[in-house]
Amino acid sequence: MIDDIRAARDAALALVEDADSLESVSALDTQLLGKKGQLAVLKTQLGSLATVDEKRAAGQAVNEAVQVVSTALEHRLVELREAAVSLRVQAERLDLTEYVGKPTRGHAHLVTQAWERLEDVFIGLGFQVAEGPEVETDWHNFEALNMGEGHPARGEFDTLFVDCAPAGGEPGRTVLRTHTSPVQIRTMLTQEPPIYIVAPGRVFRRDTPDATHMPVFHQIEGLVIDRDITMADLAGTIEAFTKAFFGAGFTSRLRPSYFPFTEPSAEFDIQRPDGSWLELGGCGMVHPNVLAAGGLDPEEWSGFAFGFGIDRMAVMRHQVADIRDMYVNDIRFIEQF
Ligand code: FA5
Repeated sequence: MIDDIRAARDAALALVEDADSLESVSALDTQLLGKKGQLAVLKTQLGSLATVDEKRAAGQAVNEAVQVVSTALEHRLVELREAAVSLRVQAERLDLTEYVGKPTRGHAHLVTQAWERLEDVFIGLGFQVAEGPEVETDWHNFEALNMGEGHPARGEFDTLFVDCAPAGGEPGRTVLRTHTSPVQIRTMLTQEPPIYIVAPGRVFRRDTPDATHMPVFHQIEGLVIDRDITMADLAGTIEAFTKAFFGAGFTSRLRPSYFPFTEPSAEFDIQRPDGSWLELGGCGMVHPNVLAAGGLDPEEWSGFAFGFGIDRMAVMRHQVADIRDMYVNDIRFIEQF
């Protein structure tokens, strides 16, 4: 009997050893340790043994054999699971040394390129770079810019509201900034004039994406505060910028317009060498109410401000037909620039 038990155990262990899939291990579990398994059958024959000692020894041997087979099954299961995982890892491995094509260099995104060039050009004209928070108070984004509660111009900015308050902001009156103009206020409040700054940054509006609009886009703001600043200084700065950024063949013009935070206000356009005009952004002389909100005496200080869309400039410069193309991260598009 003991020999039969050992033989059954060894046969079972050999089968476990040979099992090569999780399914076969689970089938073996039933086959070897189930009621119809050989060890179970041998167990039922214990009663036929002659002596108590024989029964005890054989019973012990059967139990041990069951234990050994069951442990072997468990080990095999673990082994196979680990093998499956390492096979998958192997299959999903990226061998970066295998790349045989010519390696290509990455480059900054079109908007980043435009942003950095704009900073360079304005630094060259004597400006400093300033920044402000993207989550703004209603006061900085609207009120201090001469757009108090109920001002009709607020309707032009489809504003996204935020459910929390940054330092100094009231809950429920906190917005994702709709333009970079609040940086004008923050700069006036923290910096003594004369001020010559540009503030590039990300802005947000509830605009539906189309060929010329994104809900998240970029603007660059300019602010100059000094004594005796006039509209001529504004026009001269815009012209110097146009030539420095676009090239000597370009020129600019101002067209009367309206912004609550500047008076008088203008749109500025650039003329391309082919004679066509392109609208670039808004500008004007800083409104006395805005100077006052920035803590400056309008009798003593005057200034101009301008703001335009960086994304729109990038698409113009590279003749991209649809502004959305810049944000789908299609490598075939990005690689062209
Ligand atoms: C403003 O935001 C003013 N703060 C600009 C300004 C600053 C005027 C200082 C006077 C003095 P406006 O809403 O027109 O103005 O936006 C300025 C520029 O942002 C537009 O000319 C355009 O180039 C860009 N722009 C506006 N909306 C979008 C949009 N949804 N997607 C991409 N670019 C946009």
